[in-house]
Amino acid sequence: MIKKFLDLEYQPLANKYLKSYKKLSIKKKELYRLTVGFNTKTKLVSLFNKIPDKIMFDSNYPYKSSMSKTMTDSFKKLSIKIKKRFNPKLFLEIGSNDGALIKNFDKNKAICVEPCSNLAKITRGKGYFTYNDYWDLNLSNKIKSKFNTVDAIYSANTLTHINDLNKVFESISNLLTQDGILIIEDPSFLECIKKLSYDQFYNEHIYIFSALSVKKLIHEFDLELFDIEKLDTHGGSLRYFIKRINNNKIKIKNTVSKQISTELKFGLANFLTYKKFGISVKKSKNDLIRIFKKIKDNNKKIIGYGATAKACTILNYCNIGNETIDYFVDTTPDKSNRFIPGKDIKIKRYKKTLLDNVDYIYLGAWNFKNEIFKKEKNFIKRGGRFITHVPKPRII
Ligand code: JHZ
Repeated sequence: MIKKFLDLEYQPLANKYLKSYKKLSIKKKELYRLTVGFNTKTKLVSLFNKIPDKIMFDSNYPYKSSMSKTMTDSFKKLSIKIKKRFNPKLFLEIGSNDGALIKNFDKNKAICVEPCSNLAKITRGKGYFTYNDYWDLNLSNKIKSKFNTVDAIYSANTLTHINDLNKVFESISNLLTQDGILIIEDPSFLECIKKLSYDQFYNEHIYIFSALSVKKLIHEFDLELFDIEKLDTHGGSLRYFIKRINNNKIKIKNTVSKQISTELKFGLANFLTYKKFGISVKKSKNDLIRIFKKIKDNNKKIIGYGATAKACTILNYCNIGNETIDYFVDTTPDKSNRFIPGKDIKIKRYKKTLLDNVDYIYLGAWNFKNEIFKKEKNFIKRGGRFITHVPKPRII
């Protein structure tokens, strides 16, 4: 049974940045109700309203993983680890985006899967064999008929974006060698609760995983966890290492039972924990609105930094527009000169001078706080301050 614990009201689709501002309508289905539930049996957190993949991931998908050094560094480190620990003969990445990870692998030993044609074009251009398609059984069979089987499959921030998770794992199991490994990484729901980062919920994040839910989910496909790594990326993620249950060559590390017991101790198996999270979100919203109001009452200038999918949730839920935030800065070319979805706030292509005469910066990309603080030393030095809602609304 799926029990609702969070209602983030009406939201636009994240990552749909319009060239000019327009008020979106519920009737025309430009806005949809963002409600989140907890499945008491499977322990899986999911959205009630699931938007079809083809609407979310099209030929104009603007997000590029390479826009942050934190991510490219993390991918580089991982690629070294995969080669050293598993030395795969053939490596497949589901959701290869602009090739931020795959570029660290040999072109003859790696395959990309990417449904957004604008991104698939990038990895093809770099010489990687790229399937411009959605991950499903058809595609898995297509790859199988060309390459036979694959001994390492990796996917970051992608599987949680696909509606039918059973099909996802069935298609993976279909292609993986008997002693193959699957590595997936996604934001951790435990971290999401701890940081009260309710902006992890937007249409693309159909599911937010916990080790508890992943363990149950993969068991049906005769897969099991053998290692879990904690990562700082995307506000706190977990990297799950998965193998076939009957593969006894790989030992199960105690990181798995440790993570599961931490989650159980924190109450991730109980609906009450989720309900409390939902209540805290409302308080966080009111506190953030109060901070913005106080600053604007003093006639100070606020801009946003990092026009993230996450910021879309916050700004729409807290109803913050250009009366409060003058503009956003972002390094992503396909976001510049466009508007935050559902809001009248323009996004400008990042340049240092856009921070001149600014008093406060709202951290849309709070998950890259360290990288941004390092970059904006001068802003901090001259007394500029940042606003964040994580783990609670405050000025830093
Ligand atoms: P970032 C996207 O979410 C969507 P978002 C998706 N659903 C997902 O799961 C995650 O990514 C992985 C900019 N930036 O990574 C670049 C600067 O301008 O938090 C990006 O637009 N300057 C697939 O959108 C944004 O911030 C900088 O110095 O929430 C960061 O987006 C840095 C570091 C970033 O993901």
